[in-house]
Amino acid sequence: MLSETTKPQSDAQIDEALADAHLPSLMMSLVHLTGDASLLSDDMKPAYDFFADGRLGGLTPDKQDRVRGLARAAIKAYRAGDGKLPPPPAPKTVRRMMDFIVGGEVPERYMGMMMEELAVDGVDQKRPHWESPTLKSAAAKLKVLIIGAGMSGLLSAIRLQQAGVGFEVIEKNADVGGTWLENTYPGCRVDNPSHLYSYSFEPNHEWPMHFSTQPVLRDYFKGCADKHNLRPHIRFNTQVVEARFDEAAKLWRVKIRKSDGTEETLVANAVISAVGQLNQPRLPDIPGRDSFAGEAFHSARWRHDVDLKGKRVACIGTGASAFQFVPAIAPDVEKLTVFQRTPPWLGPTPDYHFKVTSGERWLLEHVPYYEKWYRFWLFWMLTDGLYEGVKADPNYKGPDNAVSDFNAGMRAMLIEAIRPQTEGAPGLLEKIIPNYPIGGKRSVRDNGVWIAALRRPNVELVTEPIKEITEKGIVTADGVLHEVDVIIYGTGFTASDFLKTLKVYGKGGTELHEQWDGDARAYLGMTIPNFPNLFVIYGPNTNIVVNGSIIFFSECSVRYIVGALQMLAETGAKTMEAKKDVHDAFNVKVDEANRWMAWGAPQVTSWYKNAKGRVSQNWPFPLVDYWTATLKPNPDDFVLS
Ligand code: N01
Repeated sequence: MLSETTKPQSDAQIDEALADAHLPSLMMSLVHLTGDASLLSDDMKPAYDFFADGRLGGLTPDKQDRVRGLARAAIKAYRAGDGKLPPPPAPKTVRRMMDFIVGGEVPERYMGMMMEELAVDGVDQKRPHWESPTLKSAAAKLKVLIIGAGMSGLLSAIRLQQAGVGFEVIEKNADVGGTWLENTYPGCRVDNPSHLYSYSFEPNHEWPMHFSTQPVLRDYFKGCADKHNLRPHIRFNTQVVEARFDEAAKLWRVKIRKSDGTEETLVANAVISAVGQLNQPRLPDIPGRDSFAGEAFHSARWRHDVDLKGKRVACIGTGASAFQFVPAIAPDVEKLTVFQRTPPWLGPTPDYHFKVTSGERWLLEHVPYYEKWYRFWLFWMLTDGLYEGVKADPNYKGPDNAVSDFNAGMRAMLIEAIRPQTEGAPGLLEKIIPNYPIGGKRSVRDNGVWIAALRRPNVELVTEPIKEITEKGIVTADGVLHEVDVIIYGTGFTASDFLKTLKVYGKGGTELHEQWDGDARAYLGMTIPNFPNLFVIYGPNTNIVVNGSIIFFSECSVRYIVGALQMLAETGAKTMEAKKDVHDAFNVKVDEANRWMAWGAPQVTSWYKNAKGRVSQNWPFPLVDYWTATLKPNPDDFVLS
């Protein structure tokens, strides 16, 4: 039966929705609606151009009309037929549909990951099923402590709840949401498309924008916490200060501190750290920083009580955060001086601030399988498409602002795409084009607002290095004092100090940070020798620069962690500890691969490299390799006891 909300609309309303359709996804829906795959012909196959509107799939206007016409008829017939669909396409046809929608060929080794992501049968394959009596009874005895109620912590809680495993979440803030709760700076929004940046099992057809703003994302995560009834399992306003492994009891003893200062020790079989990488603000070591007489704050601790209207404001840094708040505050301030040490690469994204039209929402909600294929398409386009372009070629002989001929070609193309925005502003292009290779740092989404902000008469872009901060403002190396009333630090986070806010003692009393000695490493980013039953999400070498969404990474990690607990339950072992040789061999491979990525190139400096110069943040392999490696833990990789 069609539901109330799918009541037939007028032809005109359907036409209006189809005008906004993502045509490649619509063609996939057509196959589901009609059972006819003859549309998947070579002459109708989408072709994508990096700079063109992907919604049209490169189809000529008459082909676009054809698709819309077929869809109009099929949708009407479907609705007239009371919502009945023909039998689902055979697996072979689904395979063809995948190749068709991506306008190429999905390689065989991606098939498992992509089939799971598409979930055409509606099955959430990452959901744990602890149904045997052995597992049920083991689950009832287990207790897992999760640190953090952000995206990864909530996800861990949902999966453990589905497995029937006991858990408790400790959260320092007063609410859930993590980074999406804490970052409230003006203009804050996600840089991955929202229809992809969401849990695979919690799609949202109601995203108001293609790239959601912070309050919308915060509310999405709050909604997920409520829907899964997680709040009773979360202790808010509580900080984990220490986790200590009790070798005799094979348990973790975790000291927590509540907001009133009282402490308590909790006991758990396993600890999951979901504290994130990007939430401890990094204030730069600029001489005289504390002498500034005006207000100063970090972007992630935005001072909404400081009125910027009519003030002279300095922004230090031009990373992803500044890129968002500079255009948002520029119209309000008297003068904005932006201090740039290194410019970011700008990736053309015309729809970055676009609303999702009511037509698009209608299609997502009502046209069978449209939403699934749209997400699939977004996923594929962000998967490993750019990966080869940021791989270094050892035989490359060109300038060190690129790492391969292909990378140099991308550079030239991108400069030409940016150039028109700087016409009539002498010297601006030279200032904002990075001298490091594309992929050296995460690029930012460009829809023109950044350069437009820099070109405002009340905005100045300063590229002269900062020498010091004084009572009155910022002095650059050329001796100029830039007098300001407020300094905003868009200077990023202490990302390579993993688990910085707590002490973790493993076997023999080894402290985690002492073992790491400033160079955090883990096996698959999650497990560490000497620290049995400690699991880290978004741990060392699991950040991504050009491929995928971090939610996807967390979903893979959490499946692996729940699989690890299942392995303990099935073997009867109480603990599992990564074998040192397995951990070390994995890290050798990671380091070797990172060396040959743009972000690992010797001429690139960034927060991806720790103080020892090692890339401790990034996953250097294709996305599919993480998916494959985390399907299930291999008992041979661990000491079980
Ligand atoms: O921080 P950053 P961010 N003097 O480290 C500069 C995520 N994120 O908060 O490159 C002068 O990127 C520094 O210069 P340099 C995302 O993963 C996502 O912007 O070191 N400048 C750089 O320009 C992102 O990658 C979104 O030379 C100094 C800036 O400060 C990560 O968070 C939005 C300096 C720091 O940039 C971090 O982004 C926001 C000094 N002494 C953030 N020290 C989304 O859209 C540092 N800088 C999802």
